[in-house]
Amino acid sequence: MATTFKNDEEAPKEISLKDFPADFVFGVATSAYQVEGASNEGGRGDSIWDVFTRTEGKILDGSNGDIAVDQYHLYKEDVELMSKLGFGAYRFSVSWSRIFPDGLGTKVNEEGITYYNNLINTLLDKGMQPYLTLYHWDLPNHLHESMGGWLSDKIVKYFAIYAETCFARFGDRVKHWITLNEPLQTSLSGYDLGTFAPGRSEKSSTEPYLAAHHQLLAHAAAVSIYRQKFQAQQGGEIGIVCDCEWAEPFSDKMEDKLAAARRIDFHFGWFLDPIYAGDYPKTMREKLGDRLPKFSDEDRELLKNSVDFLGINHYTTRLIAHVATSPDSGHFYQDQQVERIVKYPGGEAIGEKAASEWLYIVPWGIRSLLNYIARKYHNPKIYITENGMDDEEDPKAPLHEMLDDKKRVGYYKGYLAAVSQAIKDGVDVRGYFAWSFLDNFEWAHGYTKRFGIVYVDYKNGLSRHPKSSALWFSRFLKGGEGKTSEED
Ligand code: PNW
Repeated sequence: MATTFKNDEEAPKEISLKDFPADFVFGVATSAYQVEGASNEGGRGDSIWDVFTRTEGKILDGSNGDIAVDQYHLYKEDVELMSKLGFGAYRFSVSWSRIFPDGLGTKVNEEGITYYNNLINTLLDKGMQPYLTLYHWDLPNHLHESMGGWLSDKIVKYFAIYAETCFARFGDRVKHWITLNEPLQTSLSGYDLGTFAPGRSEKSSTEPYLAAHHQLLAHAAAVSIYRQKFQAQQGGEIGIVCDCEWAEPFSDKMEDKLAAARRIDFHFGWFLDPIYAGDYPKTMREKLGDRLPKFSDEDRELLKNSVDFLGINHYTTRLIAHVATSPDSGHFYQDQQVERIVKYPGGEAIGEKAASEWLYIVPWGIRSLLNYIARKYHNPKIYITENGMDDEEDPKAPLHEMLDDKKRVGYYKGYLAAVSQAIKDGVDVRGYFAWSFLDNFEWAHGYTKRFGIVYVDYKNGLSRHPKSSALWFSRFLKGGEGKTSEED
Protein backbone atom coordinates (compact mmCIF):
# COMPACT_ATOMS: atom_id res chain seq x y z
CA MET A 1 0.00 0.00 0.00
CA ALA A 2 1.18 3.48 -0.75
CA THR A 3 1.68 5.73 2.26
CA THR A 4 0.45 9.01 0.91
CA PHE A 5 -1.86 10.27 -1.79
CA LYS A 6 -0.62 13.84 -1.92
CA ASN A 7 -0.73 14.17 -5.69
CA ASP A 8 -3.70 11.96 -6.19
CA GLU A 9 -4.45 11.56 -9.88
CA GLU A 10 -6.68 8.53 -9.41
CA ALA A 11 -9.55 10.07 -7.44
CA PRO A 12 -12.72 10.01 -9.53
CA LYS A 13 -13.94 13.42 -10.62
CA GLU A 14 -17.58 12.45 -10.04
CA ILE A 15 -18.70 10.18 -7.32
CA SER A 16 -21.78 7.96 -7.22
CA LEU A 17 -23.37 5.39 -4.95
CA LYS A 18 -21.91 2.70 -7.19
CA ASP A 19 -18.45 3.62 -5.88
CA PHE A 20 -19.43 2.18 -2.46
CA PRO A 21 -20.28 -1.35 -1.30
CA ALA A 22 -24.03 -2.14 -1.38
CA ASP A 23 -24.37 -2.32 2.42
CA PHE A 24 -22.36 0.86 3.09
CA VAL A 25 -24.10 3.09 5.69
CA PHE A 26 -24.66 6.79 5.00
CA GLY A 27 -25.77 8.89 7.92
CA VAL A 28 -25.71 12.31 9.56
CA ALA A 29 -24.34 13.25 12.99
CA THR A 30 -24.97 15.67 15.85
CA SER A 31 -24.39 15.75 19.61
CA ALA A 32 -26.73 16.40 22.53
CA TYR A 33 -25.41 19.70 23.86
CA GLN A 34 -25.05 21.12 20.36
CA VAL A 35 -28.64 20.47 19.24
CA GLU A 36 -31.04 19.47 22.02
CA GLY A 37 -31.61 22.64 24.03
CA ALA A 38 -34.35 22.21 26.70
CA SER A 39 -31.55 22.53 29.22
CA ASN A 40 -33.93 23.01 32.12
CA GLU A 41 -36.64 20.64 30.98
CA GLY A 42 -37.34 16.98 31.54
CA GLY A 43 -35.45 16.78 34.83
CA ARG A 44 -32.03 17.32 33.20
CA GLY A 45 -29.13 18.29 35.49
CA ASP A 46 -26.38 20.79 34.62
CA SER A 47 -23.42 19.57 32.60
CA ILE A 48 -19.97 21.14 32.61
CA TRP A 49 -20.94 22.91 29.35
CA ASP A 50 -23.89 24.66 31.04
CA VAL A 51 -21.49 26.08 33.60
CA PHE A 52 -18.68 26.81 31.14
CA THR A 53 -20.93 28.78 28.78
CA ARG A 54 -22.02 30.98 31.71
CA THR A 55 -18.40 31.97 32.28
CA GLU A 56 -17.68 35.38 30.78
CA GLY A 57 -15.45 35.35 27.71
CA LYS A 58 -15.44 31.63 27.01
CA ILE A 59 -17.86 31.57 24.06
CA LEU A 60 -17.16 33.84 21.09
CA ASP A 61 -20.70 35.23 20.77
CA GLY A 62 -21.60 34.83 24.45
CA SER A 63 -24.14 32.14 23.57
CA ASN A 64 -24.95 28.73 25.04
CA GLY A 65 -26.88 25.52 24.38
CA ASP A 66 -29.92 26.37 26.52
CA ILE A 67 -32.13 26.28 23.44
CA ALA A 68 -29.60 25.31 20.78
CA VAL A 69 -31.65 24.19 17.76
CA ASP A 70 -34.36 22.72 19.99
CA GLN A 71 -34.13 19.14 18.76
CA TYR A 72 -35.63 18.09 22.10
CA HIS A 73 -38.95 19.41 20.79
CA LEU A 74 -38.35 19.12 17.06
CA TYR A 75 -36.90 15.60 16.86
CA LYS A 76 -39.84 14.21 14.86
CA GLU A 77 -39.48 16.83 12.12
CA ASP A 78 -35.72 16.36 12.11
CA VAL A 79 -35.91 12.59 11.73
CA GLU A 80 -38.55 12.99 9.03
CA LEU A 81 -36.23 15.31 7.09
CA MET A 82 -33.13 13.12 7.38
CA SER A 83 -35.07 10.11 6.22
CA LYS A 84 -36.64 12.06 3.37
CA LEU A 85 -33.17 13.07 2.23
CA GLY A 86 -32.34 9.36 2.07
CA PHE A 87 -29.97 8.85 5.02
CA GLY A 88 -29.98 5.41 6.63
CA ALA A 89 -28.53 6.28 10.02
CA TYR A 90 -28.39 9.01 12.65
CA ARG A 91 -25.45 9.39 15.02
CA PHE A 92 -26.56 11.34 18.11
CA SER A 93 -25.38 11.46 21.71
CA VAL A 94 -27.17 10.98 24.99
CA SER A 95 -26.88 13.74 27.55
CA TRP A 96 -25.60 11.93 30.66
CA SER A 97 -27.25 14.48 32.97
CA ARG A 98 -30.67 13.77 31.41
CA ILE A 99 -30.33 10.16 32.56
CA PHE A 100 -28.57 10.84 35.87
CA PRO A 101 -28.91 14.57 36.74
CA ASP A 102 -26.03 14.50 39.25
CA GLY A 103 -24.14 11.75 37.47
CA LEU A 104 -24.00 9.53 40.53
CA GLY A 105 -26.23 6.84 39.09
CA THR A 106 -28.49 6.45 42.08
CA LYS A 107 -31.83 7.22 40.47
CA VAL A 108 -32.72 7.10 36.80
CA ASN A 109 -34.54 10.16 35.46
CA GLU A 110 -37.38 8.47 33.55
CA GLU A 111 -38.20 11.62 31.55
CA GLY A 112 -34.74 11.45 30.03
CA ILE A 113 -35.23 7.79 29.14
CA THR A 114 -38.56 8.63 27.53
CA TYR A 115 -37.03 11.34 25.33
CA TYR A 116 -34.39 8.98 23.92
CA ASN A 117 -36.93 6.16 23.56
CA ASN A 118 -39.06 8.48 21.46
CA LEU A 119 -36.10 9.53 19.33
CA ILE A 120 -34.94 5.93 18.83
CA ASN A 121 -38.45 4.68 18.01
CA THR A 122 -39.01 7.49 15.53
CA LEU A 123 -35.76 6.62 13.77
CA LEU A 124 -36.65 2.92 13.59
CA ASP A 125 -40.13 3.73 12.30
CA LYS A 126 -38.49 5.62 9.45
CA GLY A 127 -36.15 2.71 8.74
CA MET A 128 -33.08 4.54 10.12
CA GLN A 129 -30.45 2.99 12.39
CA PRO A 130 -29.48 4.79 15.62
CA TYR A 131 -25.72 5.13 16.30
CA LEU A 132 -25.62 6.18 19.92
CA THR A 133 -22.68 8.05 21.48
CA LEU A 134 -22.67 7.80 25.28
CA TYR A 135 -20.34 10.73 25.90
CA HIS A 136 -19.96 13.78 23.68
CA TRP A 137 -18.34 16.18 26.20
CA ASP A 138 -21.28 17.05 28.46
CA LEU A 139 -20.18 15.60 31.80
CA PRO A 140 -22.70 16.00 34.64
CA ASN A 141 -21.40 19.06 36.47
CA HIS A 142 -21.73 17.45 39.87
CA LEU A 143 -19.13 14.84 38.91
CA HIS A 144 -16.71 17.63 38.06
CA GLU A 145 -17.43 19.72 41.15
CA SER A 146 -17.45 16.91 43.67
CA MET A 147 -14.54 14.76 42.48
CA GLY A 148 -12.72 16.46 39.62
CA GLY A 149 -14.49 14.73 36.74
CA TRP A 150 -12.08 13.03 34.36
CA LEU A 151 -9.17 13.79 36.68
CA SER A 152 -10.46 11.28 39.21
CA ASP A 153 -10.31 7.50 38.87
CA LYS A 154 -13.75 7.35 40.48
CA ILE A 155 -15.24 8.55 37.20
CA VAL A 156 -14.70 5.08 35.73
CA LYS A 157 -17.30 3.58 38.06
CA TYR A 158 -19.88 6.31 37.39
CA PHE A 159 -19.42 6.07 33.63
CA ALA A 160 -19.85 2.31 33.86
CA ILE A 161 -23.16 2.68 35.75
CA TYR A 162 -24.40 5.21 33.20
CA ALA A 163 -23.33 3.04 30.25
CA GLU A 164 -24.95 -0.06 31.74
CA THR A 165 -28.21 1.83 32.23
CA CYS A 166 -28.21 2.88 28.57
CA PHE A 167 -27.44 -0.67 27.35
CA ALA A 168 -30.26 -2.04 29.54
CA ARG A 169 -32.84 0.56 28.53
CA PHE A 170 -32.01 1.18 24.84
CA GLY A 171 -30.03 -1.89 23.75
CA ASP A 172 -33.05 -3.87 22.59
CA ARG A 173 -33.19 -1.34 19.70
CA VAL A 174 -29.75 0.31 19.52
CA LYS A 175 -27.19 -1.92 17.79
CA HIS A 176 -24.29 0.51 17.36
CA TRP A 177 -22.68 2.01 20.47
CA ILE A 178 -19.93 4.57 20.81
CA THR A 179 -18.43 5.03 24.27
CA LEU A 180 -16.58 8.35 23.89
CA ASN A 181 -16.38 11.07 21.29
CA GLU A 182 -12.88 12.43 20.68
CA PRO A 183 -11.14 11.81 24.00
CA LEU A 184 -8.29 13.88 22.52
CA GLN A 185 -10.40 17.06 22.49
CA THR A 186 -11.67 16.45 26.02
CA SER A 187 -8.09 16.13 27.26
CA LEU A 188 -6.40 18.79 25.16
CA SER A 189 -9.05 21.50 24.95
CA GLY A 190 -10.62 20.77 28.37
CA TYR A 191 -7.46 20.32 30.47
CA ASP A 192 -4.57 22.01 28.62
CA LEU A 193 -5.79 24.84 26.38
CA GLY A 194 -8.86 25.48 28.56
CA THR A 195 -10.96 26.39 25.51
CA PHE A 196 -13.57 23.68 26.21
CA ALA A 197 -15.33 22.76 29.45
CA PRO A 198 -14.22 22.41 32.16
CA GLY A 199 -11.77 25.09 30.94
CA ARG A 200 -8.69 24.03 32.88
CA SER A 201 -5.14 25.05 32.00
CA GLU A 202 -3.63 25.15 35.47
CA LYS A 203 -1.68 21.91 35.20
CA SER A 204 -1.17 21.42 31.52
CA SER A 205 1.87 19.24 31.93
CA THR A 206 -0.05 16.43 33.65
CA GLU A 207 -3.82 16.86 33.66
CA PRO A 208 -4.47 16.13 29.95
CA TYR A 209 -2.68 12.79 30.35
CA LEU A 210 -4.63 11.92 33.48
CA ALA A 211 -7.96 12.85 31.86
CA ALA A 212 -7.06 10.68 28.86
CA HIS A 213 -6.07 7.77 31.08
CA HIS A 214 -9.38 7.80 32.93
CA GLN A 215 -11.32 8.14 29.68
CA LEU A 216 -9.57 5.04 28.36
CA LEU A 217 -10.35 3.09 31.53
CA ALA A 218 -13.97 4.27 31.47
CA HIS A 219 -14.25 3.18 27.83
CA ALA A 220 -12.81 -0.24 28.66
CA ALA A 221 -15.14 -0.70 31.65
CA ALA A 222 -18.22 0.11 29.55
CA VAL A 223 -17.16 -2.25 26.77
CA SER A 224 -16.52 -5.04 29.23
CA ILE A 225 -20.02 -4.65 30.70
CA TYR A 226 -21.59 -4.61 27.25
CA ARG A 227 -19.72 -7.74 26.21
CA GLN A 228 -20.42 -9.66 29.40
CA LYS A 229 -24.02 -8.76 30.01
CA PHE A 230 -25.66 -7.54 26.81
CA GLN A 231 -23.90 -8.28 23.55
CA ALA A 232 -24.88 -11.95 23.20
CA GLN A 233 -28.60 -11.34 23.52
CA GLN A 234 -28.76 -7.86 21.96
CA GLY A 235 -26.42 -8.56 19.07
CA GLY A 236 -24.96 -5.07 18.75
CA GLU A 237 -21.45 -3.69 18.36
CA ILE A 238 -19.45 -1.16 20.39
CA GLY A 239 -16.52 1.11 19.61
CA ILE A 240 -14.84 4.44 20.31
CA VAL A 241 -14.59 7.61 18.20
CA CYS A 242 -11.20 9.29 17.83
CA ASP A 243 -10.36 12.39 15.83
CA CYS A 244 -7.24 12.70 13.76
CA GLU A 245 -5.89 15.21 11.30
CA TRP A 246 -3.66 13.65 8.69
CA ALA A 247 -0.01 14.66 9.26
CA GLU A 248 2.02 14.90 6.08
CA PRO A 249 5.79 15.41 6.49
CA PHE A 250 6.73 18.98 5.49
CA SER A 251 9.83 17.75 3.67
CA ASP A 252 11.69 14.54 2.84
CA LYS A 253 14.08 15.15 5.71
CA MET A 254 14.13 12.30 8.21
CA GLU A 255 13.47 14.66 11.12
CA ASP A 256 10.26 15.89 9.48
CA LYS A 257 9.12 12.35 8.71
CA LEU A 258 9.71 11.38 12.34
CA ALA A 259 7.91 14.53 13.51
CA ALA A 260 4.84 13.66 11.41
CA ALA A 261 4.81 10.11 12.78
CA ARG A 262 5.18 11.46 16.33
CA ARG A 263 2.33 13.87 15.80
CA ILE A 264 0.01 10.99 14.82
CA ASP A 265 1.21 8.99 17.85
CA PHE A 266 0.31 11.89 20.16
CA HIS A 267 -3.10 12.43 18.62
CA PHE A 268 -4.23 8.98 17.70
CA GLY A 269 -1.81 6.42 19.10
CA TRP A 270 -2.43 8.01 22.51
CA PHE A 271 -5.86 6.27 22.50
CA LEU A 272 -5.46 3.48 19.98
CA ASP A 273 -2.12 1.98 21.00
CA PRO A 274 -3.45 1.13 24.50
CA ILE A 275 -6.45 -0.55 22.83
CA TYR A 276 -4.55 -2.41 20.12
CA ALA A 277 -1.09 -2.85 21.66
CA GLY A 278 -1.63 -2.56 25.43
CA ASP A 279 0.30 0.67 26.10
CA TYR A 280 0.86 4.28 25.08
CA PRO A 281 3.16 4.88 22.08
CA LYS A 282 6.90 4.70 22.75
CA THR A 283 7.35 8.19 21.32
CA MET A 284 5.03 9.54 24.05
CA ARG A 285 6.80 7.61 26.82
CA GLU A 286 10.13 8.99 25.63
CA LYS A 287 8.99 12.61 25.62
CA LEU A 288 6.73 12.54 28.67
CA GLY A 289 8.34 10.10 31.09
CA ASP A 290 6.47 9.91 34.39
CA ARG A 291 3.89 12.45 33.31
CA LEU A 292 2.20 9.62 31.40
CA PRO A 293 0.20 7.37 33.79
CA LYS A 294 0.84 3.63 33.82
CA PHE A 295 -1.60 0.80 33.17
CA SER A 296 -1.88 -2.11 35.59
CA ASP A 297 -2.00 -5.64 34.16
CA GLU A 298 -5.71 -5.68 34.82
CA ASP A 299 -6.23 -2.37 32.95
CA ARG A 300 -4.31 -3.76 30.00
CA GLU A 301 -6.45 -6.88 29.88
CA LEU A 302 -9.64 -4.83 29.89
CA LEU A 303 -8.38 -2.40 27.26
CA LYS A 304 -6.97 -4.93 24.87
CA ASN A 305 -9.16 -5.23 21.76
CA SER A 306 -11.93 -3.29 23.49
CA VAL A 307 -13.52 -2.19 20.20
CA ASP A 308 -15.67 -3.94 17.61
CA PHE A 309 -15.13 -0.99 15.28
CA LEU A 310 -13.28 2.27 15.16
CA GLY A 311 -15.09 5.57 14.63
CA ILE A 312 -13.00 8.23 12.93
CA ASN A 313 -13.75 11.95 12.94
CA HIS A 314 -11.70 13.57 10.24
CA TYR A 315 -11.81 17.08 8.82
CA THR A 316 -8.39 18.30 7.74
CA THR A 317 -4.66 17.80 7.13
CA ARG A 318 -1.46 19.60 8.12
CA LEU A 319 2.15 19.59 7.00
CA ILE A 320 4.33 18.73 9.95
CA ALA A 321 7.92 19.82 10.58
CA HIS A 322 10.28 19.10 13.44
CA VAL A 323 11.01 21.89 15.93
CA ALA A 324 13.69 21.84 18.56
CA THR A 325 11.74 23.16 21.57
CA SER A 326 12.57 22.04 25.07
CA PRO A 327 11.13 18.55 25.54
CA ASP A 328 9.67 19.34 28.95
CA SER A 329 8.02 22.65 28.21
CA GLY A 330 4.81 21.18 29.60
CA HIS A 331 2.17 21.78 26.94
CA PHE A 332 0.73 19.17 24.62
CA TYR A 333 1.90 20.83 21.40
CA GLN A 334 5.35 21.74 22.74
CA ASP A 335 5.73 18.25 24.16
CA GLN A 336 5.47 16.89 20.63
CA GLN A 337 8.18 19.14 19.14
CA VAL A 338 6.26 19.65 15.93
CA GLU A 339 5.15 22.60 13.91
CA ARG A 340 1.85 22.52 11.94
CA ILE A 341 2.15 24.25 8.60
CA VAL A 342 -0.42 25.12 5.93
CA LYS A 343 1.89 25.94 3.03
CA TYR A 344 4.22 23.67 1.09
CA PRO A 345 7.91 24.67 1.03
CA GLY A 346 7.24 26.34 -2.36
CA GLY A 347 4.54 28.58 -0.82
CA GLU A 348 1.48 26.84 -2.24
CA ALA A 349 -1.40 26.38 0.24
CA ILE A 350 -2.26 22.86 1.36
CA GLY A 351 -5.90 23.52 0.48
CA GLU A 352 -8.68 26.06 0.59
CA LYS A 353 -9.70 27.24 4.07
CA ALA A 354 -13.21 26.71 5.46
CA ALA A 355 -14.56 29.15 8.10
CA SER A 356 -12.80 27.66 11.13
CA GLU A 357 -9.13 28.60 11.48
CA TRP A 358 -8.12 24.92 11.77
CA LEU A 359 -10.06 23.58 8.80
CA TYR A 360 -8.33 23.37 5.40
CA ILE A 361 -9.93 21.34 2.62
CA VAL A 362 -7.58 18.50 1.75
CA PRO A 363 -9.52 15.49 0.41
CA TRP A 364 -6.49 13.23 -0.19
CA GLY A 365 -5.65 13.42 3.54
CA ILE A 366 -8.54 11.16 4.49
CA ARG A 367 -7.29 8.46 2.12
CA SER A 368 -3.80 8.67 3.59
CA LEU A 369 -5.18 8.49 7.13
CA LEU A 370 -7.41 5.51 6.38
CA ASN A 371 -4.55 3.60 4.78
CA TYR A 372 -2.34 4.41 7.76
CA ILE A 373 -4.95 3.06 10.20
CA ALA A 374 -5.47 -0.11 8.19
CA ARG A 375 -1.72 -0.76 8.12
CA LYS A 376 -0.99 0.10 11.71
CA TYR A 377 -3.98 -1.49 13.48
CA HIS A 378 -4.59 -4.67 11.44
CA ASN A 379 -7.29 -3.37 9.14
CA PRO A 380 -10.08 -2.74 11.66
CA LYS A 381 -13.70 -2.15 10.76
CA ILE A 382 -14.08 1.64 10.42
CA TYR A 383 -16.93 4.10 10.33
CA ILE A 384 -16.19 7.71 9.40
CA THR A 385 -18.30 9.15 12.23
CA GLU A 386 -17.78 12.83 11.30
CA ASN A 387 -16.64 14.68 8.19
CA GLY A 388 -17.63 18.11 6.97
CA MET A 389 -16.82 21.82 6.85
CA ASP A 390 -18.22 25.12 8.12
CA ASP A 391 -19.33 28.46 6.72
CA GLU A 392 -19.08 31.71 8.59
CA GLU A 393 -22.38 32.97 9.98
CA ASP A 394 -23.33 36.15 8.15
CA PRO A 395 -26.43 37.69 9.68
CA LYS A 396 -26.75 40.07 6.72
CA ALA A 397 -26.62 37.48 3.94
CA PRO A 398 -29.97 36.60 2.32
CA LEU A 399 -31.25 33.09 2.95
CA HIS A 400 -30.82 31.92 -0.66
CA GLU A 401 -27.12 32.79 -0.47
CA MET A 402 -26.62 30.82 2.73
CA LEU A 403 -28.38 27.83 1.19
CA ASP A 404 -26.20 27.85 -1.90
CA ASP A 405 -23.22 26.08 -0.28
CA LYS A 406 -21.20 25.14 -3.38
CA LYS A 407 -17.99 24.89 -1.40
CA ARG A 408 -19.51 22.27 0.92
CA VAL A 409 -20.81 20.26 -2.05
CA GLY A 410 -17.24 20.28 -3.39
CA TYR A 411 -15.90 19.24 0.01
CA TYR A 412 -18.23 16.22 0.21
CA LYS A 413 -17.59 15.14 -3.36
CA GLY A 414 -13.85 15.32 -2.84
CA TYR A 415 -13.77 13.55 0.53
CA LEU A 416 -16.25 10.84 -0.50
CA ALA A 417 -14.20 10.16 -3.63
CA ALA A 418 -11.12 9.76 -1.42
CA VAL A 419 -13.01 7.42 0.94
CA SER A 420 -14.12 5.28 -2.00
CA GLN A 421 -10.49 5.12 -3.13
CA ALA A 422 -9.46 3.98 0.35
CA ILE A 423 -12.04 1.19 0.17
CA LYS A 424 -10.55 0.15 -3.18
CA ASP A 425 -7.11 0.24 -1.51
CA GLY A 426 -8.45 -2.43 0.87
CA VAL A 427 -9.39 -0.34 3.93
CA ASP A 428 -12.45 -1.78 5.70
CA VAL A 429 -14.69 1.32 5.80
CA ARG A 430 -18.34 0.42 6.47
CA GLY A 431 -20.05 3.78 6.83
CA TYR A 432 -19.86 7.56 6.61
CA PHE A 433 -21.62 10.26 8.66
CA ALA A 434 -21.73 13.89 7.55
CA TRP A 435 -21.11 16.47 10.28
CA SER A 436 -23.49 17.96 10.73
CA PHE A 437 -27.14 17.36 9.91
CA LEU A 438 -27.97 20.86 11.18
CA ASP A 439 -26.20 24.12 11.90
CA ASN A 440 -25.73 24.07 15.66
CA PHE A 441 -23.87 25.29 18.75
CA GLU A 442 -20.23 25.04 17.65
CA TRP A 443 -18.70 24.95 21.16
CA ALA A 444 -16.35 27.90 21.86
CA HIS A 445 -17.45 29.48 18.55
CA GLY A 446 -21.09 29.55 19.59
CA TYR A 447 -23.39 30.06 16.60
CA THR A 448 -20.80 31.93 14.49
CA LYS A 449 -19.91 28.81 12.48
CA ARG A 450 -22.33 26.73 10.46
CA PHE A 451 -21.45 23.07 9.84
CA GLY A 452 -24.94 21.90 8.79
CA ILE A 453 -26.08 20.48 5.49
CA VAL A 454 -29.41 21.87 6.70
CA TYR A 455 -29.60 25.58 7.54
CA VAL A 456 -31.19 26.67 10.80
CA ASP A 457 -32.77 30.12 10.78
CA TYR A 458 -31.95 31.40 14.28
CA LYS A 459 -34.08 34.49 13.74
CA ASN A 460 -37.20 32.76 12.48
CA GLY A 461 -38.30 30.08 14.88
CA LEU A 462 -35.30 27.84 14.25
CA SER A 463 -36.84 26.77 10.95
CA ARG A 464 -34.88 24.19 8.94
CA HIS A 465 -33.89 24.72 5.28
CA PRO A 466 -31.91 22.10 3.32
CA LYS A 467 -28.79 23.61 1.72
CA SER A 468 -27.56 22.58 -1.74
CA SER A 469 -25.32 20.03 -0.01
CA ALA A 470 -28.35 18.28 1.56
CA LEU A 471 -30.02 18.16 -1.84
CA TRP A 472 -26.81 16.88 -3.39
CA PHE A 473 -26.69 14.07 -0.80
CA SER A 474 -30.32 13.29 -1.50
CA ARG A 475 -29.70 12.80 -5.22
CA PHE A 476 -26.49 10.89 -4.52
CA LEU A 477 -28.25 8.55 -2.06
CA LYS A 478 -31.09 7.90 -4.43
CA GLY A 479 -28.56 6.66 -6.95
CA GLY A 480 -28.55 9.73 -9.19
CA GLU A 481 -25.04 10.86 -9.99
CA GLY A 482 -25.23 13.65 -7.46
CA LYS A 483 -24.31 16.00 -10.26
CA THR A 484 -26.49 18.81 -11.50
CA SER A 485 -25.82 21.72 -13.77
CA GLU A 486 -26.42 24.31 -11.03
CA GLU A 487 -23.61 22.89 -8.93
CA ASP A 488 -20.85 22.83 -11.49
C1 PNW B 1 -15.58 17.75 16.43
N1 PNW B 1 -9.91 20.87 16.05
O1 PNW B 1 -14.72 18.49 17.22
C2 PNW B 1 -16.73 17.43 17.37
O2 PNW B 1 -16.93 16.05 17.57
C3 PNW B 1 -18.00 18.13 17.04
O3 PNW B 1 -18.81 18.20 18.18
C4 PNW B 1 -17.70 19.50 16.43
O4 PNW B 1 -18.82 20.28 16.26
C5 PNW B 1 -17.00 19.24 15.11
O5 PNW B 1 -15.84 18.46 15.28
C6 PNW B 1 -16.60 20.51 14.37
O6 PNW B 1 -15.70 21.27 15.12
C7 PNW B 1 -13.54 19.06 16.86
O7 PNW B 1 -9.71 22.01 16.44
C8 PNW B 1 -13.30 20.36 17.29
O8 PNW B 1 -9.05 20.22 15.39
C9 PNW B 1 -12.10 20.94 17.02
C10 PNW B 1 -11.14 20.25 16.33
C11 PNW B 1 -11.38 18.95 15.88
C12 PNW B 1 -12.59 18.38 16.15
